[in-house]
Amino acid sequence: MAKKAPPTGSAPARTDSGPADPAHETFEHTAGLKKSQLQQLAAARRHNELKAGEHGFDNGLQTAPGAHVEAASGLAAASTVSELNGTDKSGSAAVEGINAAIESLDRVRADATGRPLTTNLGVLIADNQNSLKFGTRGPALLEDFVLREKITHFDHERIPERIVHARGSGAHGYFECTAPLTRFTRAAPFQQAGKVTPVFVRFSTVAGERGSKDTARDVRGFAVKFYTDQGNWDLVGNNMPVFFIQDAMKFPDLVHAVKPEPHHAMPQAASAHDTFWDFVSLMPESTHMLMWVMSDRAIPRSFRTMQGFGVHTFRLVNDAGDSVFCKFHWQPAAGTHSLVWDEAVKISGADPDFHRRDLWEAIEAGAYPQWELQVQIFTEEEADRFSFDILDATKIVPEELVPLQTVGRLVLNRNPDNFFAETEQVAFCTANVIPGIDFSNDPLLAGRIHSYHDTQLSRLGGPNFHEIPINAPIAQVHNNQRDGIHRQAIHRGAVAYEPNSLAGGCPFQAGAAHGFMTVPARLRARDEHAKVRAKPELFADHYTQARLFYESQSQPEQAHIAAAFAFELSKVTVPAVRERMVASLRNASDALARAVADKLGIAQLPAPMQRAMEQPRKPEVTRSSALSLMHRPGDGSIAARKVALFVAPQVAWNRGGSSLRERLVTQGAVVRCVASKIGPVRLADGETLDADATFANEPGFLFDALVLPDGCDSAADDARALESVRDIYRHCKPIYAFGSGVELLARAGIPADATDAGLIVAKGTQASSQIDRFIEALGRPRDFSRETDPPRV
Ligand code: HDE
Repeated sequence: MAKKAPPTGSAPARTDSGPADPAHETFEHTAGLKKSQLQQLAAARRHNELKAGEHGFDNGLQTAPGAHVEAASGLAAASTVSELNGTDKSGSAAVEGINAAIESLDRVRADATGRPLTTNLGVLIADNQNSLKFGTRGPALLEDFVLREKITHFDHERIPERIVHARGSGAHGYFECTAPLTRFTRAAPFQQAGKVTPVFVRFSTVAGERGSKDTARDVRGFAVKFYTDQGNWDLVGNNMPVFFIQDAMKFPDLVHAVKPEPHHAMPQAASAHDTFWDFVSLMPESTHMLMWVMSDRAIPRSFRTMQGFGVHTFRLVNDAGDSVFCKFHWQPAAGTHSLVWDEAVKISGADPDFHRRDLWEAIEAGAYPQWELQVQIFTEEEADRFSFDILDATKIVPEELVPLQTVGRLVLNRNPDNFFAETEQVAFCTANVIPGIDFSNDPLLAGRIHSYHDTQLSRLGGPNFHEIPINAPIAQVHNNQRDGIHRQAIHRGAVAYEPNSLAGGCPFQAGAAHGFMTVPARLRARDEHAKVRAKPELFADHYTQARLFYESQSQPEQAHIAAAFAFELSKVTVPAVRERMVASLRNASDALARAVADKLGIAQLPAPMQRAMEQPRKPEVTRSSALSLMHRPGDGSIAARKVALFVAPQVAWNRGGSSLRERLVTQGAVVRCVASKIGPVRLADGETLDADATFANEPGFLFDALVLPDGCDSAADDARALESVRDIYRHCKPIYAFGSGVELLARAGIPADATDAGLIVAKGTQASSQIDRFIEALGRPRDFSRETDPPRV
């Protein structure tokens, strides 16, 4: 970098032409030096060395790195010789090879602590209370740029919401590799055990608008942006491993069918309406996904307690260019836990932010949500032998067929500073892959590779959304794309094209050894050289895996699936649509179809729907316990579980032994003392305790468990307390009652059932007597043995 400013008095070089013979130029001033260095740089490249290698199939597999020449100094390719004349705003010259627009978010994180208000241009605002008027009672003045700036900005505070997945919550964290995958991939996050890659994760529902409830029955998005040192990799998945459709061509139809009906914009965030069921009952390939969506997977207890899946088959590619197929799975450390429907409906009224709050609070409390990343790896030859097509996004690869292997863990340990700047503006793109990860030919994935980038162009207002801080990579970005709305990077120099010699050939292509290379997959002979709009034959097997899913569920899960189908179809106003769906279900499970028909008052089962494939291949796996929610009970921890502790005057839960509340809190549970009103409550031992929630502002269904201590029976005077007890019981959550607290159970109409493992009733008045049993029940998945349909309590 030239340190020297132009000597005063020297004549400026002309900018529109150079000397005919550079050897005769006098180089005493900086501008002259720049010119001569530029000339040397250009002269070093006599021709385009890559040209010859750009042709032919074999050359396509061995792309060479671009030639580049080192400049004599940074001055050669600089925009201006005045680059050392810095100010606080312009800073100094560019640092060689650095793109500061992509550094850590510290550079844009704003903190107003101790600072006065300013306009957007940094002018201190003297008065933020009054607009500028002609006298105190006179008209407001157009001259008031402070007011106009504030109002104009406010007018534009909203941006279009996502067309799908509008409702979401995000968090920062990291991915740590625990078992390197170098044999299969050269992707940066998997290169060494212990390697840490920063991530941003956004969870979402699909159908509802941005302000809709969290606990809708819906698929959940599970999108992970890895800021790797090879660029950004977005694994934009869901909490279910399959999808409704097989080809991107049908996505707008699916979304139009599930979104609120266009004439009256109802229902919000719900699939229980005519258009959805009309569409899916005509699309039998959706049956497998419908099983998942009608199961409790669609109403998770928390983002922390759901699995995530990449859904499509991807490819891993190693250093030698060899590739295998891969499916990605996220497994929650806390286990898989869901709500029940009655509970989800009630929660959506009392706390529409239920999942957002849960994620935020868990992270604030230091109970960082964690997942293991597992992969299923298989070869193309193995895939060819499967009874299903691995390019079909309505199919899973059963883990009994291809085992899962753990490669790392995801930890979410930081809430965003600003919801809009980060969670709203984050732009996931399926096209964002890095060397070592590649696509399969899944036709659904192909459509997604186009769609995500395209949608951000209008949602985030133009082609430079990748420069918004949350989207910018931590890897260097250097290319010749320029300008456009909201451009952040200030590119130096005259060169924005390649090949060039005037910037020494920079930036130059990285070549096969370092750059992203597409796996040169060959088509099967009969498919080759044919353009066609058709699906592979095996895509026509619409029911085998729907049956596999249903038959792999526990009995209560099957009952919930039948109830969900019946509930949703009962909201359909056209009987023919209901019957069509039942006819389709018969192909997956006659027992399920019968149960649903029964609840819908359909006396005579319709004939099974005509199938696209009469003789599907024999499946390798007909039952997979891994598909049941019960399969992953979690680590038994009670961290971040919410417990309602009923309090009333004369409660005596501290008497004798260790404090119940302390035991729970020490293990990470969140305990709220619930009473008819907030404020101090005098306990039996003379101490006072602060009730921090009420039966109205935190009804029972918001909790994971309930404690009814000795002396709380007077709470029965408030009918809402009894409703809370009933809901917690009906939703099959643990209840611990002791002393006179037991009387509340009777008042709520709850039968004393000694065989109910979740109903812990201690005879004495000591909190400590059964607390271990209670804590154990709290850390376990729900026990549905007390559930009846219809509910008796
Ligand atoms: Fe998406 N999807 N999708 N999708 N999707 C979007 O992109 C699309 C599909 C998923 O938290 C949109 O930025 C098409 C499958 C998630 O910001 C849009 C097709 C899976 C998110 C889009 C699919 C997903 C989106 C809307 C069929 C699971 C939220 C806003 C070809 C593997 C990401 C946006 C976030 C968002 C298109 C199907 C997951 C319109 C065309 C399958 C998690 O681009």
